[in-house]
Amino acid sequence: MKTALITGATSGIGKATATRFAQEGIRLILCGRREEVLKELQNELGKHVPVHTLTFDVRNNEDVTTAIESLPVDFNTIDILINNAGNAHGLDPIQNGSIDDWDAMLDINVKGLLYVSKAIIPQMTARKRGHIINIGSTAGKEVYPNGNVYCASKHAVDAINQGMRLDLNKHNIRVGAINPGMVETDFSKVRFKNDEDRADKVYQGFDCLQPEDIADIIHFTVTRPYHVNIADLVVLSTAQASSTIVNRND
Ligand code: NDP
Ligand code: 8X3
Repeated sequence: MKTALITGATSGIGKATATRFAQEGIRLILCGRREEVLKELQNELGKHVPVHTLTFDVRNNEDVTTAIESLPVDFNTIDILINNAGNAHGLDPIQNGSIDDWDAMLDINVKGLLYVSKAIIPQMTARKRGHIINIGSTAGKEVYPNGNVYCASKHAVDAINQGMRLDLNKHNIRVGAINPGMVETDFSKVRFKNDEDRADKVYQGFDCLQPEDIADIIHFTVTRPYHVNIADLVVLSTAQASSTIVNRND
């Protein structure tokens, strides 16, 4: 049985991926800050596969390292790393941007992804085997108005994904990114600081991607034969042509 560690497993894309992996018999290490949600998921998904939970904030490198070092023997060989934890914070023109929001996005989406990867890559290089999937975004492929620092953080994920693939090539490790367009999750609730009306509007008037759509693609990606690496994939809903061109029926 393969073992996957998923960051940001308490919500949205990470939670849907955890659920799909459990249904497909992949042992799970679920990570997030919300311990209660992790425990609920453990109870539910633990009916299908062994599940271990790790509670840490990806911004704290010491906590990340300690958590991963604490893994019990049944869980400490990680075959698949899903670097998914992340969010947008704010949607403001650069001149009005909040330093706290900028720090959050760069610390979580970029540095957090690096901290988790650094804690896990050595065991993969030692075994000459492993699969890393970085969750990027269309925001890592194009920049949209007011997206400035979020887009920068996802362009960084795009660069890190390419860099990892180059550097880990001689170690036989698969590295790839899945870059979704708009997916209906808590993403906009977080971005708009719990303004639910504003958040809901982002996904209204068109048939938006659901987190299960991305989980399906992630599952497809990890179940290809080992010589096949889905290196960089952009996924949009049919109604979305770019970050700003969405065919809404309102
Ligand atoms: P959600 O808000 O639903 O989920 C975000 C997840 O990240 C939560 O599980 C949260 O867990 C975790 N997380 C956030 N901050 C931290 C932190 N400091 N430390 C540890 N975990 C953290 O959003 P999505 O599912 O949509 O987002 C998942 C990924 O997908 C992100 O990287 C996002 O940028 C990307 N993405 C999303 C798109 C969308 O339209 N929804 C499109 C393209 C990419 P907890 O709160 O428990 O810590
Ligand atoms: C999330 C997609 O368009 O809100 O990464 O930036 S978008």
